[in-house]
Amino acid sequence: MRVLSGIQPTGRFHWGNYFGAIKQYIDLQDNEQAFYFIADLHALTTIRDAEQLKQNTIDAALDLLALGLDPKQATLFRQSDIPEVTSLTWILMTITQMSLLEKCHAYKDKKAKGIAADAGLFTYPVLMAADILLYDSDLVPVGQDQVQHIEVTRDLAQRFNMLFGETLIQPNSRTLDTSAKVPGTDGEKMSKSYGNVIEIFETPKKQRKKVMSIKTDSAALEDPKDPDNCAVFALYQLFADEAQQAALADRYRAGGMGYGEAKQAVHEAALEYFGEARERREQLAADPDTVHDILAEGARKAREKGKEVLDRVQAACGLGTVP
Ligand code: AQP
Repeated sequence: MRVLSGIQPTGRFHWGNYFGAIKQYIDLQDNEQAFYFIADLHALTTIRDAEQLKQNTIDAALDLLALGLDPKQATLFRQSDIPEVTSLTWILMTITQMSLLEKCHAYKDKKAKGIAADAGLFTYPVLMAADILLYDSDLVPVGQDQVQHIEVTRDLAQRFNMLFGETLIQPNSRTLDTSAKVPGTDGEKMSKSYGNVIEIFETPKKQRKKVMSIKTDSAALEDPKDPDNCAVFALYQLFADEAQQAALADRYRAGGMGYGEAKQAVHEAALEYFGEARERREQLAADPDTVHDILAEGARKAREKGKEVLDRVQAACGLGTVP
């Protein structure tokens, strides 16, 4: 089975990216054929500074490798190293109904928040469909926010197959029940563009400041509190084992514990959880050639598969020189 997923280098990765997506990448790499890419073409819809995009891409690779992505098990590549993906995007665009894209909530949500929408943001699900279909992917591990885009991908594959004959594989999404939608410091979905993120490799001091700023209700210290309706507790659950979670939940319900104490527990648990990855990242960052080599080798492998599928698509719809 082929597993594929992409992540945008629009800033440093945060807890939502890790628990929603990256953790799944790592869990799946040992037993499946895994393709993971850094989505720099998608990031171009928000970053218009060449140096920054290049740096973010390398940072993204370093973060993924430090967090446990193993280039011997998984193919890690940069999206823009595979030009076949933009050819497939155009082909899919010609069979995409506007109404399908108008329904996509990632676009609608950003527009509602006043984030400028251009054609790149609007047609992002088509590029994402091409990202997935180009490698005959079966399974796409993502956070909840991307599930709708996988449905769009399935629709487009089905429509292409209906129009041109059985050519493309329809993928399935995979989300984790416990972390499909990780909350940010304001309680909304943690998202780079909403300014509510806690980065994985933030300095401990900055991390503590952000954790301490997580929005809570105004219950007094002595009041019982509801762990099931609290962003602080939701975050603690990501880092703690079941016994630790139950112990903190009991303290919430008993009253007499302030949110500050729960926040401190989140901060400490996160530092411990990512401690080894932090050290690995420092070692990797000292050896930039290795990261470049990993991305080059990943692109070689991904492109081989991508060319094969694009040839098949072109042949099905009468493009190119492929018989
Ligand atoms: N809060 C989240 N909870 C669970 N999963 C999440 N993901 C993102 N935020 C959460 C998952 O991370 C993967 C990579 O995301 P992305 O970089 O492609 O873009 P994104 O979803 O757009 O991430 P952001 O931070 O929300 O970026 P902006 O603000 O730029 O849009 C995806 O699988 C995503 O589901």
